[in-house]
Amino acid sequence: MKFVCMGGSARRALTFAKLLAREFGYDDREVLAYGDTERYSLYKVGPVISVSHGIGIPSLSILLNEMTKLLISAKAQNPVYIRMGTSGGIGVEPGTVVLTTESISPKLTPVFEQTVMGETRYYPTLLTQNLNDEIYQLRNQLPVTMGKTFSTNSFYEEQMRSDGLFNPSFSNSEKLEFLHKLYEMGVRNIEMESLALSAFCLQAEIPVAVACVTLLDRLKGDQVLASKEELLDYSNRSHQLILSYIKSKIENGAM
Ligand code: R2B
Ligand code: URA
Repeated sequence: MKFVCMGGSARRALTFAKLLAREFGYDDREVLAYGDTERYSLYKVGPVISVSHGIGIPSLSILLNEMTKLLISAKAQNPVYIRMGTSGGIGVEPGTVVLTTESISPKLTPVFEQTVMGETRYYPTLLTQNLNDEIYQLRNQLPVTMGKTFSTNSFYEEQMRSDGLFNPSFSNSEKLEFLHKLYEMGVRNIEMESLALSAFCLQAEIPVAVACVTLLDRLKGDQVLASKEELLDYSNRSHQLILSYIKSKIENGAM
């Protein structure tokens, strides 16, 4: 088994690779990126690939195609994909790790739409429930919850932020009403990649989980107000959770 662990930022890909190296007893100063880092940063530590995917679905989908072709050429058996990212929470404490059960589109459907040659195709966006269950069991003291994830194509407009450049096209009460509607639908966080990731992995028959930590509660505001130290602590939480999962699989002989 190979674990492909991904997140938006190149720095976080390196941080996770170094964490793995220390855990596996290697010198973390020897963790170096493979190839060019202009677009993505990729590290391999034992059976784990730690790679950045950039922001949003277009960037992620290039990585998914190329990474998966690479793994097939390398004859990697039964890979598992895990995204460890950041997100805005809905009705959960900042710092909570949300394991996505299903990704919800900007149109409020559990569907990823892709338009090819002028025709739109539709793909389901379920995550792998037994993988979520396995990860959830390893949460220990970490604040972890399962829920749906609202997955958007922009950080400002589609995430109903009032602090972008343009005046919002909605009132504050309309925004709150919509956020409450999402909460009632079972949505617990908002990010920008799980819609395409889940659809891709379902098509490719690859088990997949998304474990995103929430940086703020959108029911309380739009701006991330956590300090640098808090943000570091939050992002370490998804790393710790996924590290526990990888260790448990390795200890049980799954490689
Ligand atoms: C979460 O954070 C990024 C936007 O700031 C985006 O990649 C995401 O899904
Ligand atoms: N990432 C997002 O996409 N939204 C947030 O609110 C925070 C991180």
